Amino acid sequence: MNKAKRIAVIGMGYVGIPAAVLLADAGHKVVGIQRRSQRSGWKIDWLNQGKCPIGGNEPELPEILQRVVRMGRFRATDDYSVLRDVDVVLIDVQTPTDEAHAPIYESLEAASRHVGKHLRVGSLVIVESTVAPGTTEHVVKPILERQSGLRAGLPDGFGLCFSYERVMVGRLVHNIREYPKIVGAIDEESGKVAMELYRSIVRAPVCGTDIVTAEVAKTVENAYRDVQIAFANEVALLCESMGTDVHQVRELVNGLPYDPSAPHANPVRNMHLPGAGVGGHCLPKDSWLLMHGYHQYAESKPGYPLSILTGARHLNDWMPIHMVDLLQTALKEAGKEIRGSRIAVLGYAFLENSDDGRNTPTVPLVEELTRRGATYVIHDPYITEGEGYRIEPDIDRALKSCDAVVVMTKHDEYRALTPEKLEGLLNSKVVIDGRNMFNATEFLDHGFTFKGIGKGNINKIRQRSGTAKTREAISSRSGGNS
Ligand code: SAJ
Repeated sequence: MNKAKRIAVIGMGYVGIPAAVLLADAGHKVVGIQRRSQRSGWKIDWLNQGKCPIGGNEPELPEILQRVVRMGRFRATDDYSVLRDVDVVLIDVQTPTDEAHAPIYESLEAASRHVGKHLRVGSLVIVESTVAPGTTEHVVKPILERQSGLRAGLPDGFGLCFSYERVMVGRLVHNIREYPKIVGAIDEESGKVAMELYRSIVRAPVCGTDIVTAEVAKTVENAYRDVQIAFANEVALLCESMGTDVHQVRELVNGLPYDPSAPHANPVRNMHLPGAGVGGHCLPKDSWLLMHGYHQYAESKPGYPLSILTGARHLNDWMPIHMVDLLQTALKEAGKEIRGSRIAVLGYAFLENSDDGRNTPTVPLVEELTRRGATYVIHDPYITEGEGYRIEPDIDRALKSCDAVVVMTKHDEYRALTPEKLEGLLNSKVVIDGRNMFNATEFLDHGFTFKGIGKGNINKIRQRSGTAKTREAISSRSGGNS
């Protein structure tokens, strides 16, 4: 590695901590800056004791953190004045969106003001937080220039880049090392310095481009996945109406053979999984950030209204409501009203076998249940408290005397829920499967009212299984084979 740099990383979260410790482990001198807020201030002390504030299984991260703290290459602080002694600043603060899907830049602007105050000629600022395209240029740069009295651009002023993260829970270190790193730079020199820095920790290619291209690429990466999921959800709704099973359709569609000898002549299909909704820290907000940048900073607008990305967002956000529609219909079929019913909601985490509840679809689901007069109990094996929602840790207690079960997260633990087990606990035998967790036939054969996302052929399955049962009854009565 070329000369070690003095680096500050602002924001000790899922992005900042792995970036900081990997840079320190590569030989740089790194300080992590974290404001002493109610919610996150405790991380400063944990980090300085070499303890990793990120829960769950993050391979290598705790060990690297301990090592670089012990070697004195990394420390954390809430003191922004350390910025006057660094060569590079990474801004890794959170950039959520509000109810109207507009970005909340309070942390980003505050960090930019602190950085601007201590900027020197030749320093380099790299924004790693996900932003609306145009933000680095129109929000961050003006603050840095105003606070520092310098101009953006090397060598006379400060360097400026946007370089997005591609971290995923459970693979924070892996993704930084093994995924290509895209560096959007305000000028060639800024890009050169940033790419050389990243090459000290990234084993995959490090690619240069301009700032807006990098900002668009980041938000498109997640918008693409969100649209793919919305496509699967729309096909699931079609299948429900057409009386077929979306998972059989998906299997047939994705079975299109891939011909390596003609890869471009024969594009594969990769239909995603339909489900009870889309949660997490990326997909629910990145399409909105992209469209915000378009509306705010686009130099021109096409003669056609862009609607696919926002349409996908609205459909994915409607899936928890569809789950309540399915529930209401199923309860009616079982002779019950949704008003006054008690519902067991299985899963608060937005992703199976994880303790991450950010933007979980379970929240809009239970809000809709309340609107329709039902009460509920939420169970999750990994989460004990959800943003003001009580979570029942014991599955039997959660299910006891409920009128229906709604599966929101495909936690492995729920595979043990057989019809027999549920029969012994529930008041009425109603199951709504939001993650294709269960075998519908099994539940139908046990007299359950069963509905699932995209499962339009339940009645046909019921007839088939009904016929099978009748056949069995006849054959057992006559003693012979029918
Ligand atoms: N989901 C579906 N159907 C699918 C896939 C996901 O309904 O076919 C739902 C999940 O249940 C969940 C939500 O979407 O509620 C998000 O799932 P995710 O697998 O996309 O998980 P995330 O939010 O951790 O996404 C991250 C993103 N990575 C980065 O931002 C760097 C995303 O771009 C990655 O594709 C994804 O991880 C991944 O592939 O693991």
